[in-house]
Amino acid sequence: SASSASEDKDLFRGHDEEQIKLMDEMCIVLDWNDKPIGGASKKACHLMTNIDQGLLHRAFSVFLFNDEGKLLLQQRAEEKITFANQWTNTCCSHPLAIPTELGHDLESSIVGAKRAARRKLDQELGIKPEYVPIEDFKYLTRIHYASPSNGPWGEHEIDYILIIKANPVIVPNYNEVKDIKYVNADELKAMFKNPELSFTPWFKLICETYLFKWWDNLSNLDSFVEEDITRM
Ligand code: DMA
Ligand code: MN
Repeated sequence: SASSASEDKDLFRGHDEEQIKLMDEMCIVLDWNDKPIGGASKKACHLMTNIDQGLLHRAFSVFLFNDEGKLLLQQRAEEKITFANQWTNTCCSHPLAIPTELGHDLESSIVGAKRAARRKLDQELGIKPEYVPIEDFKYLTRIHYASPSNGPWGEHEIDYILIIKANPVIVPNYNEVKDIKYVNADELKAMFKNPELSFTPWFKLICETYLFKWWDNLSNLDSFVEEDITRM
């Protein structure tokens, strides 16, 4: 819905200019079965007042493993409007409501999510697309979840989970990420026990239900691919 400049001023008070601009991106609005039914700004999609009325959008989450089998984590920057400073999987964002990322069925929507993933791996982590060929991404499943963040903000998404094995050069964009770290499974479990660290809700959900099974079968993931949407 339309909002006035003075309402925006209140919503974004104290937030980072670059991150405020990104709130104008057009996300893909979905029905409950992941069918696109329109577009809405990233800002509109992440306001709890809209989420409480059912507004749902499409997202992706990348899990990048290097050739030692370690997972690349990022700590979100202080500047992020949602879930600032929290540790999470390699890269997350939204396929946009543009022809190359939209998709009209599951197969083409997966391609759209992979294209969005390559765009954001570059923007957040400086990982150039040549390190992450589109055919190297593996789609695993879709997760439908909602979670409040701070203040008026939150998430309500159908999240396409993508795994890739790669050994990229990384040049972090510090407006997006505060820190990065490659971990093995034991190191990640130790991080979860550290009370000084906090983690994004979607990363915790995926770790509790799927991640360690996938991690044990990185060269053999075909049997883990799911067509259905998992509601969490
Ligand atoms: C949104 O991630 C996607 C998920 C799965 C939560 P994000 O908040 O990092 O998006 P962006 O990087 O576009 O701000
Ligand atoms: Mn989102």
